[in-house]
Amino acid sequence: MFKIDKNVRRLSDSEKKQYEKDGYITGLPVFSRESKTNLDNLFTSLTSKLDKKIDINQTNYWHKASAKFYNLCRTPAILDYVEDIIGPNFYQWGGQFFVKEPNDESVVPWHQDAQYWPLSPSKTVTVWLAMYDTDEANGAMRIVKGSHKQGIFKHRVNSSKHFVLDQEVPEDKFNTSDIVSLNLKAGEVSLHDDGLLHGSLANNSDRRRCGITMRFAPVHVKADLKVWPHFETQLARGIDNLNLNPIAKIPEGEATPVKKFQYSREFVKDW
Ligand SMILES: O=C(O)CCC(=O)C(=O)O
Repeated sequence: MFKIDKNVRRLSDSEKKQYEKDGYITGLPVFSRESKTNLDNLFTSLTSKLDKKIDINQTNYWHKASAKFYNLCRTPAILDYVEDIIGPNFYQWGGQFFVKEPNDESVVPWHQDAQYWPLSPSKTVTVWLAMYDTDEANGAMRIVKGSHKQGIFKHRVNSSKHFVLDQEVPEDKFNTSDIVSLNLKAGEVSLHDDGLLHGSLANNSDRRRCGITMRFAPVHVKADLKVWPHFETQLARGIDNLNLNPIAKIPEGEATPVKKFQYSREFVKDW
């Protein structure tokens, strides 16, 4: 069982203001130190079923595939933090792993999520849950403070084999003194705005680095299904009386993604 950290709380007014101004909050407690082993076990049990030919960083919809993953995303402390930022009525639309194994050279280039996502308005909050202790040495996520206030940056294509995404914003296009490394203990989370520039460097350590990202948006956010036909929502809190998007079924057991984007009906319980 995952034990909740005793320091879990609601966000203060000054933290909400800081999120609005800087585009992120970090170091929020969720799971206690004793849950470290449970997080590791969860990672191992879910990812061991993945076909070896599939890159885990290219599978985006684990919350539709796995009941264990889905339930983790419904942890009340996580939803409380999200509610404090985007209000009482919101859904989850994405859930994935960002993994760097020891001495993994993969790099997430600087990017803004909103420029990849056909969602309007841009209001998604990403929760990044540290499955392991994460710092500069093992490739913690880095963000550019306040960059969500600077509009959409021009992204250029870069097909470097180490890049997890193929578009990047070069470092000479923003103020590098605003870079902050989001170092987290296993079981802590950060939250970031979908307009915030972020990325991560290689893992130069002998420790695994993995974050689970959970994407939550208020119910008035609508997806362009012509661009993302597989987009589906699972109400996470409150009510959705707008019904702007298709609804995903809740996973009843464990299935494993086989590609980047899949419909919930494609996931059939297999263990
Ligand atoms: O974990 C990382 O390094 C990047 C995560 C990311 O790009 C995201 O949450 O959108």
